[in-house]
Amino acid sequence: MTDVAASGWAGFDLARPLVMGILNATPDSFSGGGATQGPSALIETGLAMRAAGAAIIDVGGESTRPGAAVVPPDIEIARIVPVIGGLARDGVTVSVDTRNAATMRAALDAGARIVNDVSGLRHDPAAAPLVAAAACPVILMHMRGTPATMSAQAVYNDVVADVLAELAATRDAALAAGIAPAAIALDPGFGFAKRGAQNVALLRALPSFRALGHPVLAGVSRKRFIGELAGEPDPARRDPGSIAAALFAAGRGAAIIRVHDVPGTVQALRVWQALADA
Ligand code: PMM
Repeated sequence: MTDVAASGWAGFDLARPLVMGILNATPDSFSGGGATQGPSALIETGLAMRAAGAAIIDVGGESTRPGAAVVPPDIEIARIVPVIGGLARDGVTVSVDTRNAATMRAALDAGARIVNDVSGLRHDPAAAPLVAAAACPVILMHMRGTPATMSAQAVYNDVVADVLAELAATRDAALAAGIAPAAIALDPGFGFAKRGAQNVALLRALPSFRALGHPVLAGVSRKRFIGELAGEPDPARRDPGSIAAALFAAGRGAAIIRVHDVPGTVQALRVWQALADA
């Protein structure tokens, strides 16, 4: 099995968990964000995240919250390309959060280095061949259905075994399309066709995901199950609970933590790491 810590991913050595900062260029992300910000304000926000210690900035132009409106690729591209271009010109490592091959192409051309697809390259048949040809790092997330239909599909025999098997099949399809094993990171997809306790079970099972042989990304920031555990209905007030979950994920082997609150998470991880190193 690949030693992901030793072999690294996307040019990072993964000896310490990486923080990925979320930059949503959407008017309707569930957790707030880019609604009123134009490209230059979004670029400033992304640069501030990098300065605070984010290794990767994840730029998305389509909200994937349950029931969110589908965004055509041309609108998605218009939202994100100026932001990605501005960040890339400043040397920021950018991932593009999209399910659409045309958007992946435009984002990579604008300087994005990583593709992050919540559908695991299953939504758009042109996506896997494009990523294989680009030979770029890719994050394959588990979900069922689409953001519009996923809530009804959170029915599992054994959530950990089922998600592991489905994500392994998604990974195998990516390999069959010619994507290199070392390019792939995996994500259980917290909140995507999962209800409260199912997310907790998956978080506890992160070592089993790591055992698939790829770096694991955990995206728990401000999600509904954090709100349920914390008793906090307002997503914008869930950063303390999100940080607790981020540290737990790091302790269970997550290599990349996707967050809204970059400064808070980076500080918490630094202290956690210093204590763990002792
Ligand atoms: N969650 C959201 C969007 N993109 N990508 C990955 N890889 N993992 C996630 O958990 C994930 C994602 C939805 O959250 P947001 O609206 O706050 O971005």
